[in-house]
Amino acid sequence: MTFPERFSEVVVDFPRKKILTDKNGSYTSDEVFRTAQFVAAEILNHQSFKGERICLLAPPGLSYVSGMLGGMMSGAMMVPLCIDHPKAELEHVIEDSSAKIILVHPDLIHLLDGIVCQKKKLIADSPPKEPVPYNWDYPKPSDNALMLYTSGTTGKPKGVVHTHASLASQISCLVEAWEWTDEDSILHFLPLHHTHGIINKLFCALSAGAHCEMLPKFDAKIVWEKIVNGKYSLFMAVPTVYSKMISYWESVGDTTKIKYSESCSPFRLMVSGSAALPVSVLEKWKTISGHILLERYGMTETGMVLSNPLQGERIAGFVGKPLPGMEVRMVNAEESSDSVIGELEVRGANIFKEYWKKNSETKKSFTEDEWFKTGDLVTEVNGNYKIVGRLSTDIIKSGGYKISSLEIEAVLLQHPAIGECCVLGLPDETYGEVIAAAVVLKNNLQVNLEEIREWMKDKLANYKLLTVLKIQDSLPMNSMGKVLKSELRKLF
Ligand code: MLC
Ligand code: AMP
Repeated sequence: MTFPERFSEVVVDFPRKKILTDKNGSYTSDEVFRTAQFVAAEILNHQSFKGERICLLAPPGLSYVSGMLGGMMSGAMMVPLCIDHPKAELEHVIEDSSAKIILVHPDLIHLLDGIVCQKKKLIADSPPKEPVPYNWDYPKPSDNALMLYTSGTTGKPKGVVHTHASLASQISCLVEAWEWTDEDSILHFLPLHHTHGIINKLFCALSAGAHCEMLPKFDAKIVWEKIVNGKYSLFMAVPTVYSKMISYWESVGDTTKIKYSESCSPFRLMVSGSAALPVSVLEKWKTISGHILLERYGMTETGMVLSNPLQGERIAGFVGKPLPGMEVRMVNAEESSDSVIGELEVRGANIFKEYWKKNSETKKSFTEDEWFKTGDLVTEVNGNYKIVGRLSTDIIKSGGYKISSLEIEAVLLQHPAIGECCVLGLPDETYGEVIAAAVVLKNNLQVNLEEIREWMKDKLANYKLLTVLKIQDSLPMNSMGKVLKSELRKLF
């Protein structure tokens, strides 16, 4: 069953239940559905957008949810934009997806100044007083549903296309594995242009008839206070969020520490994913909250693949076993000191259809027998997998965001003072990795980290800015003229 169809069932089952809260108030499932119908009917003018793309630029809350649902009901593939991205990043997604319409919240319309697109439509951010009938044809499972932009080993972010079938499978797989029900409640503070925030948190909650409270953004203090005053059963975040929650807990007085820790007891499940969870963070979080984090592994292309169990032993440092409907295998395995390491390949109903308008990249990312090549290196013990690295040195994971060093190098080379550069990820306690660059300056020109960060701000998202800069006379190269990243790493 497609996601909008599933949500329409939730509306029948729990019409008066408050399922969504944002900074303006709380909404019943009926109000959310009515707003989505309003988007499809009044804003999109009852038109069928089957086969088209609609971009969505809305803050966390009713306008985002109704934009997503209303757009999907019109038959379009939805392309969420990040409200914190600079114009250059927004423009790339809007142009690459060739969206017919951008649904935009009135407060964010200025972000689109100067961006050429076919149409901008202001989206509603309160429910209509009266129901607005919209006779929609349910999208078919094979129709495109959602396109998310993710960085890869080539240049700029590319669109990952999920059909209604793969989207529905991702949702039902998690609802089943983590036993979501209408009794659940989750606090949402993750970005809404990536799988983790969109599917694992928001869509699973909406599909289960659970309650989702959406904050404008993550802030450790606000999240702790919400936990103290709210009634949530589920918590899901990237490791950086747990690190920041731990740091904040450590900074408060003893009485507040006790209050915060006690407020964690009503939760039934706390999940970490999108990047490696350091065992030290898992242990500190256990001491603070009493919960053993459930670590799981996934990708934008594959949805969630591996998970530690809801019931049963969760193994620190491991990401568990395949989720329902997913198959995995380790290929090109090689013995390392005390384990066998290979690339993880994945097969199953969660997997994406294609990279948007990139046939050869799509083809290259699958084997002939249709396993998706993740590029992640794993080891396995008793059926439990551990992520130990990546095949490519051009991918950085920082704060749970996947970042391409090639994309950053291409931007840095546009700087008037930079002649050569190489970007890599350095280990960092809070962000997992931070972005570092070694640069060779053009004759006698000078530049420092602050100036480069400032110069990068209108070109790249804030999580792609440099944290470390090293100015070098030359970069270590091999005989083919390729920078030796392993040598360079030693300099930092
Ligand atoms: C932000 N800052 C960083 C940074 N991110 N510095 C270094 N490295 C980074 N990665 C800096 C900003 O430039 C800013 O600096 C300051 O930190 C505050 O910025 P912020 O935007 O308020 O960030 P912060 O609170 O630090 O963000 C942490 C975070 C965020 C964890 C909330 O990174 C986040 O939302 N991550 C989630 C990403 C995600 O959803 N990934 C899932 C992908 S899907 P200044 O100087 O301006 O103050 C996927 C599949 C799967 O991976 O398995 O789930
Ligand atoms: P993205 O492209 O943003 O969806 O990121 C997917 C990548 O995040 C995967 O290929 C992994 O490298 C990484 N990842 C996700 N979950 C985990 C995890 N639990 N441990 C280690 N890496 C992870």
